Amino acid sequence: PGLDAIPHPAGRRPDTLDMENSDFVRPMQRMFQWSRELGPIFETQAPGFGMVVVTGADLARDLFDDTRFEKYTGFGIEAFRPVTGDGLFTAYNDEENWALAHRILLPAFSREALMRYHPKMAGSVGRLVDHWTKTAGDGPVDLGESSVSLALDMIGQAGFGFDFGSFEGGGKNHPYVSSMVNALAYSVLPPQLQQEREAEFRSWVTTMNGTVDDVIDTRRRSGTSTDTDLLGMMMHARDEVTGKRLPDENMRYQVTTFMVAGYGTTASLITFCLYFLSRNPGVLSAVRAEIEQTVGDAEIDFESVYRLRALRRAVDETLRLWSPTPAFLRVAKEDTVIGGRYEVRRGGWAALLTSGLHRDPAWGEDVDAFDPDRFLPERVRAREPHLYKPFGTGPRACIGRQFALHAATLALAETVRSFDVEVPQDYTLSVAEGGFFMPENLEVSVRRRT
Ligand code: MNH
Repeated sequence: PGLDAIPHPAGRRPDTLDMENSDFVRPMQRMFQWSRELGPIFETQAPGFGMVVVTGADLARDLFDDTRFEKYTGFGIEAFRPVTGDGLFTAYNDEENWALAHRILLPAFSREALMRYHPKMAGSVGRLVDHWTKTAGDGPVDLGESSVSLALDMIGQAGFGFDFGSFEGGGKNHPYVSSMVNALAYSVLPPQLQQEREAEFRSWVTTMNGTVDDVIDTRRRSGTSTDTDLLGMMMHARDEVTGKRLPDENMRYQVTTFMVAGYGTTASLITFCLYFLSRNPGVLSAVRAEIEQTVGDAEIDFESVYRLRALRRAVDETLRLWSPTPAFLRVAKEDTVIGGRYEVRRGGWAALLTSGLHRDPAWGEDVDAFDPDRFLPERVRAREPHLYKPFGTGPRACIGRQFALHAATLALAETVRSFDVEVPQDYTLSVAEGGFFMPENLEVSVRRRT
């Protein structure tokens, strides 16, 4: 009784498609624009992108209620199953291997595990510093490309003891990485195009599986039982509940899952944060002053990363404005009503647009402004937690959260301490969408600081 109908983009009759108004290159940014016109919930019927979109905080609170909603594994996630199978990200909620892998892998993302990954992450950052120091005189640097090289090196080394040769000739050229990028792009194509390119898709998956099998075999043959990286922990850990280990096939799925989920997101965060720091000199000086005070010229060790509070607030604010993952999906487990106004049937699903939620009026005025002070502890405490979800929600939230935050904070601390990274005055932010948001054509000048 008294339930509202969900709005559609302006000018469209309910029986037609949002063809003219859709943006198939930047669909998520178009949806964000629509949310500003249409309010906190709307429905769009574009080919390949028919969905209910939610951005409002009050509606989100209901979607995050785990008794009534859970992660939806249809849509893009279903399309990626051939690549990552029942790995953590693409597993169905009730699939046995999800619970098994979740229990086995949680310790691999614990604080103790991160302490062991730290020196490898620091090694990757060192390679970026060397690379920039050597090439700084050669002209502008493509910041997105540098961040991708760095993030790939970090996940490759700290994850699997594997070297993608990121800084030699561009890590993107490694056959594993190009196959992964192609497979990601394929998974969001409309079904008809997917059919046409299925053979190619299979060849990319074969390439990826071949690399992963090599990495695992090499580790097995080496006979080392080192648990200093993700792979080591994954191979040797045993589930405390069932006594089981991860099946071989599942282990391969997990390696690719961590690659896909881990490198682009972390690279996106680093790139956006350096962009914002360059555009906000006041914040940058405060961040540098804190680095100077807490570590000075010394090595940035594991503990000192946690003392860099100003930098961490800049990271959190970056994730508010441009959360690398544009959206996550929620499905109703029962017939229900959200926001007290909209009916959702069991099986009905919606995309939660993170950038929309993160700019809800409940954040206050100037929601589009970069203001890390929003993350001062007293202000975080005064805010409802469901307003900020860059890593998703519930049992299927990001398992790599601390890994990503540690890697990004360390990388940012070292780069702003060692370099002036300057975004040209005339650069206007333009954001690409390929599974994750990424600033494009961002050529910066990089100068070594003395
Ligand atoms: Mn991550 C799930 C965002 C870095 C591995 N990640 C998620 C989800 C979001 C997310 C949102 C939930 C998706 C959903 O509900 O469908 N992840 C991020 C962001 C960053 C990130 C914004 C970086 C910044 N993620 C990483 C890193 C790794 C990783 C780094 C691994 C090394 N993430 C995962 C895995 C899942 C996930 C695995 C799936 C967890 C599960 O369902 O059990």
